[in-house]
Amino acid sequence: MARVLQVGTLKPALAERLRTSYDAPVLPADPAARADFLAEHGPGVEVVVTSGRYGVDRDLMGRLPALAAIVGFGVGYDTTDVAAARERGIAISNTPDVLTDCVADTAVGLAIDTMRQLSAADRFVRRGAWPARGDVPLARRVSGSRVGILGLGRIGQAVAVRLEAFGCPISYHSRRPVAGSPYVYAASAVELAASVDLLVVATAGGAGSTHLVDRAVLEALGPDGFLVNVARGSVVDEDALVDLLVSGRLAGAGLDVFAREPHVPEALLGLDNVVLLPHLASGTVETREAMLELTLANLERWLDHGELVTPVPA
Ligand code: 8YV
Repeated sequence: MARVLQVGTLKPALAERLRTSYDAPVLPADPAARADFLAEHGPGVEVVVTSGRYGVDRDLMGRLPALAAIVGFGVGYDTTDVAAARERGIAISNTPDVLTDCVADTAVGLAIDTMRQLSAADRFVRRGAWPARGDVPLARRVSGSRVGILGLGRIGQAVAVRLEAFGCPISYHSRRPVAGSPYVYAASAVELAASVDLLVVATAGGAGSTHLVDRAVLEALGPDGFLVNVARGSVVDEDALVDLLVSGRLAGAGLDVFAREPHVPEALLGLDNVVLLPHLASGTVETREAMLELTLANLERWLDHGELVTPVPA
């Protein structure tokens, strides 16, 4: 009986290793096929390997009586019911650190692209508008602009370090001030947004941060303010965001994540002050390979020693 179960579509090289080294079956995507599958495989499963896109909910945990660990590919684990896992004493691992640089690089790329309107200018050239229309409208300066980071964890700090090198004064808001941080702490997300030109969302997803960036925060950022989100779509009130962007009450947004991925609000598709990415922030060959290795290291350590290399904090 298989000890390891794959939940969701994973990077092909990872799925291959799970199949060849661990004989891991894949949970059927079709709910109708799951009952029979789980009756056959469920009782033996000790470890689920999944990614941030799928996770393990309370219902699935209930069908896996021997489940002891959920090994995740990705730093975010908001799709797994953490409370249900804690109740059962099920351990969870993620892949922190190895993706920090690439996610921070993407945040900076989105900030530059959005504020300088590079993607919009590229479209302008491609459609042959340059000879006919002349110069594109002037954009906004990135260097020296006031930057607010929402969530000063590993990724938030890596974004801050990068933008400090651009001469940007950095402030941040987290649940509590980060000891030893050289950056200015804002007591709330609204206060932070009101004091910056660019707000970068880098906080963890999940129930604790849902709509942390609500209409009030976006209004505080204002018609000259820019938003970059490399965290989770759930952190931002997407309806309010679309409303303010369409009506010109927010200057622009660079988004790698959305509330209902892979669906992007239709109203954003025609806007030139918005840069839209398909959740690719960690998507480099090097980083995804490192994530794969760390995922397998967690799995192996659990199966051999009953502990994880990178357990998520309690
Ligand atoms: C991955 C991510 O694309 O690490 C995360 O939390 O969102 C991304 O790095 C994703 O987890 C893979 O499905």
